[in-house]
Amino acid sequence: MEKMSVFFNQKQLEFAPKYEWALGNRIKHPESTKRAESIFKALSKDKSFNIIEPKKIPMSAIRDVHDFHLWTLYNAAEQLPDDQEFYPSVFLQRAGIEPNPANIKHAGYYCFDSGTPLNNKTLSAAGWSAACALEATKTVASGKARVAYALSRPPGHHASFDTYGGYCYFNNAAIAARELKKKGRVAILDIDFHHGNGSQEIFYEDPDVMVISIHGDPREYFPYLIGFPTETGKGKGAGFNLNVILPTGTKIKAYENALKKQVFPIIKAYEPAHLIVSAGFDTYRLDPIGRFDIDTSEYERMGRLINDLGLPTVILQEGGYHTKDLGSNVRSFLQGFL
Ligand code: SP5
Ligand code: ZN
Repeated sequence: MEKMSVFFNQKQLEFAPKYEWALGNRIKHPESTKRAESIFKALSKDKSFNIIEPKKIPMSAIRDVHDFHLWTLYNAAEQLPDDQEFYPSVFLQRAGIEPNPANIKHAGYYCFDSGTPLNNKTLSAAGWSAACALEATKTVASGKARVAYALSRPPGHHASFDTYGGYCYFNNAAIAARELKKKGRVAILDIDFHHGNGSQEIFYEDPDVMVISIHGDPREYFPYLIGFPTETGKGKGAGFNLNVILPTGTKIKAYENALKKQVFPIIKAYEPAHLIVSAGFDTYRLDPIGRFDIDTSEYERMGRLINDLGLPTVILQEGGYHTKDLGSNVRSFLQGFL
């Protein structure tokens, strides 16, 4: 039996955000270390998976996708005392002077929400998360395996060229796509409950990376103001971005229909050489943040449907906040690819 490679580095667990501001309320941070621990536990006790530790933070791959200012800013956060968590006082103030990312007080130039704190472990964890994504990508790009999974945490799909937010600091899917672009067209399929605004923005004018996101209505759910079907790409990238909104309470049947009728025909017509799946499990029926109605066993079916596209596929962890069941949900999904 061939095992699926899973990439994870224990250093990702040193970053433990404490709280976020959700619509004005201070809540326990949903993106806790328990998420990765739940996934790690579920996969390590299953012989179908082989867990591999990436050895190097891929600074140049991160630089290929992001403004280096983000790195500099997270680096400045390494000077914060151990117990301090930093939230900017202003957001995306872009009309004034050039920011100095070495001054953490300027973080508001880059930050777009009140849920994504900086502390002295942010850079390391986000760096290792990106490392997982890149190693999984290289495993697939080299032909060593057709499918690989990155336990990339913190997640990535909300981070754009020079912005962070939505618990995301570096865009892991974009880092994977940049690498895979060397070998032909790439499709990113984002099945997190939330719109993958960062991935959309990074490739909005790029015809060589198609970005498809299926998500809850952004009028009601994060990231609120972006992720509509009218956003279809721009310039050379026109026609290569697809947003599919599904109603609150969506169940597997309707989800499957959207995949089969709206998404798969577009992917097939595009004929990508590689597929990246931004896999969020906040579509789970008990998720504290997402509002779809998918059950654990149904993720296997979803995985199998995507696997049946027959493409070399890199699966990246994004959201999913029911920490107890997250591991089972991820395992179920990955089993669909075995
Ligand atoms: C990667 C990812 O899934 N990011 C999601 C960011 C969502 N941030 C907004 C969360 C709003 C939380 N609402 C709290 C409800 C508590 N019951
Ligand atoms: Zn999400």
